[in-house]
Formats: sequence, structure tokens, C-alpha cells
Amino acid sequence: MKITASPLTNRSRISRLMLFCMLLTCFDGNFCFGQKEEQKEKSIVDGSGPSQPASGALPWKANADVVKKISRSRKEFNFDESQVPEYKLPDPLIGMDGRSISTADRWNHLRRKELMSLFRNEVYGNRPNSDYVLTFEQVAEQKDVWDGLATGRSMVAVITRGDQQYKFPFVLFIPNQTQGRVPAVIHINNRYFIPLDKAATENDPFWPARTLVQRGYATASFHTSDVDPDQRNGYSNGIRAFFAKGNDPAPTAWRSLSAWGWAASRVLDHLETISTIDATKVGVVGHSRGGKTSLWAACEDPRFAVAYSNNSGCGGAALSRRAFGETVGRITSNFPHWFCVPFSSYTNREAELPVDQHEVMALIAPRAVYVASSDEDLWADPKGEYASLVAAAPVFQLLGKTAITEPAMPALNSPRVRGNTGYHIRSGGHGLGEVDWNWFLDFTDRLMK
Ligand code: GTR
Repeated sequence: MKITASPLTNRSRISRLMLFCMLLTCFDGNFCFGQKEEQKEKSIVDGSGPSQPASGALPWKANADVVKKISRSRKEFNFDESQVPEYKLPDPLIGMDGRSISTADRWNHLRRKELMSLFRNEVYGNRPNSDYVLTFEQVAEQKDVWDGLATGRSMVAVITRGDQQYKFPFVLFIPNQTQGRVPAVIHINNRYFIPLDKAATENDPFWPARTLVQRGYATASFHTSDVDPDQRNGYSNGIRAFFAKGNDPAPTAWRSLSAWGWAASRVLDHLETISTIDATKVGVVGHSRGGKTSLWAACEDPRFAVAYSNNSGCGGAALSRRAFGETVGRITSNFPHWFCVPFSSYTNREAELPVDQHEVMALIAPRAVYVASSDEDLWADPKGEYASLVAAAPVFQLLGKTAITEPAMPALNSPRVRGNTGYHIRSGGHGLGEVDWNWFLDFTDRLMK
């Protein structure tokens, strides 16, 4: 199998004067939502889940105690809504020539390409367009996992160029009793590799493979660092150096987030070869840095039917212009290997970015996007994650899909779903657990079954 990456486009900036801008201010206006203690997280690990909000609960608002606490521990960052700068978002439906994009055709043939090239050149970097041969090795198989519910496989993806090979492992479960082909979910695991034996015997809420299979999905997972080491000095051991033949990356070459997303596409290549899986119904899921990755993976690869970003924050679902919690300056200095070099130049000048993260969601339209935040994870800016999803709605609508448009956030623990976009904010902190998964699967059930 060979691929050719999309061609590079010259780096270019959108003149801010050419943009029709949307002013987004405080979404939940005067509402004040004081969370009761008993509404706080019970557990996202045991699956018992948070309690439901009282009916008529008000839109989510950051808990004052949480704001106080995080403001104290991360003094140099802003967690005060009143200090969010006034900002104008670039309009995804205004082309670089200043003309408005009013048809699906113009979006698909003009604007989408412009935005992809802006994100490649300014944020995530450009993937290489070198040829390679892709093969898969099956290392182990268990045909009767969970009393016969699934077949589990331990796989290795092998990327060959000339006499050189790069390999990364992944684990796959396929439901045994299926009527017709099943949808699938690819999990980008930013924490650790879960081997087949472990996944088959121990429930891990970070990748609850059994739950996924019980709900009718095939599922696969790989560890990001097996593809591209998640270290600022890990370049030489990863897939990026493999493609670059050891040469240093160009400033606008792909970085780790893009490389991890590329790997999700290689796992999808494998799912396409399995007759009981419907490869037109495959979701890509990630948490935190994995959530940034899942969104960008779905932009780069239109075969993904849905992307789920969980607590992805800066460089993921959250709007950079809000500079609430983690900022462009902080993320690019702390994790220089995640984004291409130009992104760091927007430190303290986010308003000059030619794009913002709502356009990442827009690039996934008309497919589906699900975003999740956590009540205590203000570092990831829940409000900025929600606002971003809403700001992508005009593109979904142009492409004939319904999307969330309500400016006010939903209440805590009350998933909101409108057509092809969905969102929840769960009680508790930064993490991905059974509750998040179940709400996400409720969303995909509607679209994929
Ligand atoms: C945080 C980082 C975030 C987020 C997260 C993670 O420390 O600031 O951008 O992605 O790590 O991946 O766990």
C-alpha cells in the first residue's frame, strides 16, 4: 500500500481585514451555577458515574473554589472569565480572497484546502509525501475473549521504505457474534501500551475494550510513544525521523501530534481489511494530547466518520484566542515536539493566528465531532472547548448537517447532542473514564447503528 501526502501550499496569512469576524463573549451571561457537593464526581473509574443534574439545572459555570485553587497554583495563567480578552474569531466561511463561501462545493474545493494548509503550515506541520509499503503482522490471537464475546489480536504495523522498517504495535478486539458489519473505534492511548492479555483480563476505564464490544463496536488501541516518542528529545527514535532519514525536521514539517494521528490512519487501513468491520463507521478517540491528536487525525483523514476529543484543551478543542488556562506560549515551550515551529510565534499574539481551533472542528464537517470537558479541568478551558464547537456550526449547516448552536453551555453531566456534534462536561477532573465513553457511545449509536 502506498500513500502520497497532500501537496504543500505556500505559507500564507489571512489579512485580518479580510475576515468577517464573530465576537464571542461570555456565554452564560448572568447565570451562576453553584455545584452541590453531591454532584461532584463519584467516580469515573468504577463506571458508577456522576449523579445527574437536577432538572432545569443552569448552564455550567466554573466553580469559584476550583478557580481560586488553580489560580493560586498556576499564578501566571488566567482562570478568570472577566480577564479573557475580547476576541474575534476568523470566519471559516470567508475565503482568503475575502469572498464568502456559500456553497458546499466552494467549501470542499476551495476553503477546506485553504484551512488545511494553514493548519499544516502554522500549527500541526506537514506530513511527508514519501512512498512506503504498509503491512501488518499478527503476533497473537485469542478467539474467545470475555466468554466468547470477542476475538482479540495483538498486531504490529510495519512501515517499509527500501531496506528500512519502522514498526508499532496495536491491539484489536472484534465482536464475534455480529449481524452485519460493526462500527469501530480507534483509541489513541497517550499514557501506556495495553497488551492483549491485559486488555482481555483487566478492565481499564481509559480504554474499556469490553464495554465497547458489548455495545457493538470493534476497537483498537495503540500507544503514541510507540509511534513517535513523547519527549522533546525523542525525535531520532520515532516515525518522523524514519521518514526524514534521520535529518532534522523542517520548521513546518509534521510534529508528534500529526505523527500519532497518522498512526491512527494506519490502524484504520488495517480495519478496512476486516470483513466484519464497517470501515465507513470508524471513530477516532483521544484524551488530552490524544484528544488534540484525534481531532487533527480526522482533519487529515476524511475516512474517520467521527472524532472524539476528551479534555483536549489548548491546541485541541479550546480556542487559542481565549488564552484561558494553558496558552500557546506555554504549550509550545513545554511540548515543542507537538506543534510545528510557527505555532510558537503566536505566543502572546493569539489574535494574529490566521486560524483558531473552531476551524479544526469545521474541517471535520460534515462528519461528526464530539467534545468533552471536565468541571475541574480549567487548564483545558471547558468554556473555550464548547465555544469552539459552537463556532464550527455554520460549516456543518452549510454541508447540510445539524450541529449545536446554543451559546449557553449545557449543565454539568448533561450531554448535549444536536445532529453531528455533541458535547458534555462531566464532574471531576482531567481524565477519560467509563462515563465519558458511555456518553460518547450514546452519540455514535445514533449515527452509526
Ligand atoms: C498537560 C498539557 C496539556 C494536555 C495534557 C495531557 O500537562 O498541558 O496540553 O494535553 O498534559 O496530555 O495529559
